[in-house]
Amino acid sequence: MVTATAHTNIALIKYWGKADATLNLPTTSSLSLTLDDFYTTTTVTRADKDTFTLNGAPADGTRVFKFLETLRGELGDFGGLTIDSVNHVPTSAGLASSASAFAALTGAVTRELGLDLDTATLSRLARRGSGSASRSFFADFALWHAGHDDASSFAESLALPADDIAMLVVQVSAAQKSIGSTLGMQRAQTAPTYADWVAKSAAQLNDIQRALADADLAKAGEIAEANALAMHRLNETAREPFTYFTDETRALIAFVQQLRQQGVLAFVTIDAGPNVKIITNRTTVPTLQTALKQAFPALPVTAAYPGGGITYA
Ligand code: 2P0
Repeated sequence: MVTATAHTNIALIKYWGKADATLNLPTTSSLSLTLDDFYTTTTVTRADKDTFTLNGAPADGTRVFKFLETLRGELGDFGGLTIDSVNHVPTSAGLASSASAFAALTGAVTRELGLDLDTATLSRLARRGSGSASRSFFADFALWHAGHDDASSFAESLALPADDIAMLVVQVSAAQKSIGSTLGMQRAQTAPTYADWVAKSAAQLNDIQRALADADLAKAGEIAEANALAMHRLNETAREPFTYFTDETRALIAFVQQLRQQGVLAFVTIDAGPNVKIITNRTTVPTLQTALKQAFPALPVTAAYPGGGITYA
């Protein structure tokens, strides 16, 4: 029996489109920050057949079982497995967890099989379960190289200073059911400016690494915000347009931009849902918490900091 714990990650330069949907090869390289408070713990035990529980109760294992088949294809048949997964996410955070889930699952299964794989190999395998999972093996910052085939598409740790960055997760309630990431990116790729977004992303990836290396969070935040907002404009201009934003999402974006004009270090990034993540530094966290409480008293806010890499028990 092996238990693995992997943290979730939030992309500062987004993965939003596939070059190969079967292998989960992305159209862009992406860069993420691993978060401390949000993680998945998964225990794998040998069994007669595959079963899956989530937070202690039987759950829909369709995606998990499909991924186990992928792993059998890569590693050889290994019989049935009992998968017990627990998501540790502050109840108020409302974050998706496929990144931490598929990273923890990949780590636990391969260890249970007696394999001691390097993180690049683990990352390549987890990518097949969920693209963003490729980035959830590493502490602090990770870079997922888009690559051009299965062997070349994996993430690695980036040695960049992470002691000052912080992220506030503001939970916005979604009025309607969200469009899943896989479908969302498929649609986004039909936007007339999709190729421009891809080209720009490569430049932003270089620039943000330089900014982070210089511990210039104002510059890094500016680049991350531009990358994320452009990703959401793709959704709105797709052949079948859609948006993850609610009125509150838009109000929060405007609020953060206004605070910035007053000299507060704050930038937004937003994923496949209405929640707003605010990129800032540690000393600005209390200021932002107070301002958010005043302007958006009903919205739960969680402060998150850089998290660690995968661990086993
Ligand atoms: C990211 N997201 O880079 C982007 C930004 C959401 C918005 O990766 O289809 O669940 O399983 O590979 O990894 C969420 O997409 O999608 C995601 P699949 P995944 O974090």
